[in-house]
Amino acid sequence: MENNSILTLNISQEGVALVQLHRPEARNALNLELRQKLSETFQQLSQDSTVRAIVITGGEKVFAAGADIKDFTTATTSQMYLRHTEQYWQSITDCPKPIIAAVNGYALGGGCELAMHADIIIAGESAQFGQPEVKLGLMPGAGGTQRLLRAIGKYQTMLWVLTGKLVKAAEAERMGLVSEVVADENTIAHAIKIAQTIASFSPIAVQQIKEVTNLGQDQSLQGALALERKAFQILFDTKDQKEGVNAFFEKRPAQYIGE
Ligand code: DAK
Repeated sequence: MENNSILTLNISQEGVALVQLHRPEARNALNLELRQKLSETFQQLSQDSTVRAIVITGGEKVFAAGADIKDFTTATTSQMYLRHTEQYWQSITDCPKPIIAAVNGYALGGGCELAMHADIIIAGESAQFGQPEVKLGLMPGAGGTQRLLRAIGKYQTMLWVLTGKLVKAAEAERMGLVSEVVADENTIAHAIKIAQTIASFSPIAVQQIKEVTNLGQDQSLQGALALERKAFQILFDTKDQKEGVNAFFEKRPAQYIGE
């Protein structure tokens, strides 16, 4: 376990990592330090073979109100370029383990983009999503136009990004951005439960499923189906696949070892 003031990390015995943002005074706004810590944490979790699933949350009240707007007051183009903050997001994108966002309260701008870096989004009833950058004379810069487009389609995306409207959890679920809506007090616990279920499966199968599903989104259907078929075949070379099938016939829980 490693803790510091603006981000905490707890790893359970079952291999579930809980990453929590903690800047309540700024609604968990993602300043440079927080983004750096998030990036380092995801690099660490990617490499830690005991970690099988990750939950990211902002806690009970707010997920994240976006990038820290204070960082934008005097920044010039070259300063923004030289910050190369895309590298911090990339370590989350590159994480091979399933990521579940547990969202209560606001997930706005970079906060909504952070949630969209996850593979599953669990929202509390109070959650509100939005890309309000246009109100600041800006636009989404960490995938807001593109990930939203792929999740909810062009006509909803345009409405969100051109008006900056906030969308409640239930509506976001209907559009396909949110996987499940639960009572606020259950959001984190429910996300952890899903992570525990995933962590109980073969990590090789789980990571292949994540990789193929994400890669397939941007391929032709034929290419993506071939990718899926090859990954499916590769799993037959794992001890976990034999264990899973044998356990089924022996009517016992499978013991996956990640080999
Ligand atoms: N940044 C900095 N401080 C923030 C903040 C933010 N995003 N959001 C809230 N705060 C601060 C407020 O200034 C206030 O501070 P004090 O006045 O107490 O000192 C405190 O948090 C509480 O905020 P409120 O008083 O406003 O609290 P409310 O509950 O009434 O409202 C709110 C909460 C989240 C609805 C509201 O604060 C709000 O609208 N916040 C701004 C939301 C927003 O516009 N977000 C988009 C930011 S732009 C990039 C990649 C990504 C991005 C940029 C670059 N690159 C790859 C280069 C992303 C950009 C963005 O996200």
